[in-house]
Amino acid sequence: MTPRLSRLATAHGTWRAVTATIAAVAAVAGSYAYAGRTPAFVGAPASAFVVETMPAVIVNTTLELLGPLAQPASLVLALGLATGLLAAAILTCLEIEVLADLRYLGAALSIGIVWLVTAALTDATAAALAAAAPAGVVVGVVEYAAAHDPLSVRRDRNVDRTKRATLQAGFGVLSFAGLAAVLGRRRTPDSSVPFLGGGSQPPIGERALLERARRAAFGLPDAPGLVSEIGAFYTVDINTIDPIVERDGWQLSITGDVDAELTIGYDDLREREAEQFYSTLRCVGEDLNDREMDTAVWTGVPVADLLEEAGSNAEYAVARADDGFWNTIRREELERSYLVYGMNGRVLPREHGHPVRLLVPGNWGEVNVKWLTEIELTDEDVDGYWEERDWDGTGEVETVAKLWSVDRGDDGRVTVGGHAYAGLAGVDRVEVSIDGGDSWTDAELSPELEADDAWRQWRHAFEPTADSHEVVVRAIDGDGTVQTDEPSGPKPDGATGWVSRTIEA
Ligand SMILES: Nc1nc2c(c(=O)[nH]1)N[C@H]1C(S)=C(S)[C@@H](COP(=O)(O)O)O[C@H]1N2
Ligand SMILES: [Mo]
Repeated sequence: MTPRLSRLATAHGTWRAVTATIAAVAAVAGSYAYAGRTPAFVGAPASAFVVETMPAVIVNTTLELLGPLAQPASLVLALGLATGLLAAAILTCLEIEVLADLRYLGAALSIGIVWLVTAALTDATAAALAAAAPAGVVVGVVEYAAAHDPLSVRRDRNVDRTKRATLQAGFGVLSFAGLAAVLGRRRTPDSSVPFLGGGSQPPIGERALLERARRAAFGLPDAPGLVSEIGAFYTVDINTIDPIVERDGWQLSITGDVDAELTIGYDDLREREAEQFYSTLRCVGEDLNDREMDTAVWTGVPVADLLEEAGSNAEYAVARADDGFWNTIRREELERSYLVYGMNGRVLPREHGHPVRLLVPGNWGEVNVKWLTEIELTDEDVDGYWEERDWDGTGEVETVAKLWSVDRGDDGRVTVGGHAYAGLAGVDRVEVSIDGGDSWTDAELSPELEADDAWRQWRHAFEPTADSHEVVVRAIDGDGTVQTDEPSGPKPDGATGWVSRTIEA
């Protein structure tokens, strides 16, 4: 009887599946090591697929159940999907090897198929080699070790060589994945961004606004100033991996019901008259006292200027983005919007929509479309990405006063504080109660920033008269309207009610 050439042929099918899975993990790790969190990483299209195909109920339930863990969970699911797909492809190669009974055929085929699948998914042919090579190495090593069994001095027939080789490869791939995690992070584009106009500080206009906000701010422990640091500014994205849109290739088209369609590039935009302004963003999906609310100094061109050039009487505008996100706003909202390319005096960072995002003062966060590519004028009120998923977060924000900061002084006094935001109406007053809402006092307010819609800070110091105090806070907007005390969760149109916290003396 002639001995079989391929040891994989003698291995049990389960072990071939294990080998294929380990090789697939190596492929995903290799891809991440090379590409990092960029669209060339095989996890990126998988993540986009998960986001696009996940039914609304599942997305919403996951968000409710997992909150901030929903994003990592969806990434894990995406990586599992990519690994599973590649494992199935590699297993097919191993089965073909068994049928052909030709040693190393599986390794060779695996390299080809992993490259093909990865390149097809990511559109990045060179980067796909970083996935294909480790997969081929794993399969090749398992085949070699199974055939030669170099680590065993015993020639024990009961020891399944493939099994041992597979386990060894598994441990090898684990360490490789660890290394890849480090390498991939280094490959991930740096989110520290240069100042607008180069140099070592913000341009003069932005600098003045940043300086004014710094002077006006209370130093509240555990809370941002009046302008949030870029690294601390919240982000909300439909994808776990943000798109990379280069300035050079970027274009914005103004289309639909217009007299003349208009296309504008990044340099054209930068040459136009720009404005610097404070504006607060708040996500409709956040809980009442959460922190998905921040303020920056933005730099951008008023949309009204371009709209006039395009000419349109349409009632609505659909803003579309490079990541597949879209949103509809009313025309009057578009007319007060900006095409923003700067944040806190720096080039708009990738996670906040580089190179250009829409900024709509006064409305919920979701209408501030990042990685903006198109504004289509239309008379139809088209459902946006989140509206298709049963949210209603395109209108004006709800008024809110947050209780983010609790500071106990040496003298026994307690200072509570936070931020209040009321959109276009502005914050006129903030009232605090330390007895669960029975009696109210005016809180101290930070000076109003000159802006269409910017938050203000409030603070209130009190002498505790009991072991604990139920502190309640509410804002009164510029029209004299008191923040509603009607409690509601975020879905569908924003959390309402008064923030209340038990504070121990
Ligand atoms: N293209 C695109 N724009 C987007 C989103 C997105 O997922 N894709 N998320 C929206 C949501 S829900 C919010 S709250 C804000 C958040 O902006 P930020 O990430 O800069 O804080 O961006 C909005 N713009
Ligand atoms: Mo949002």
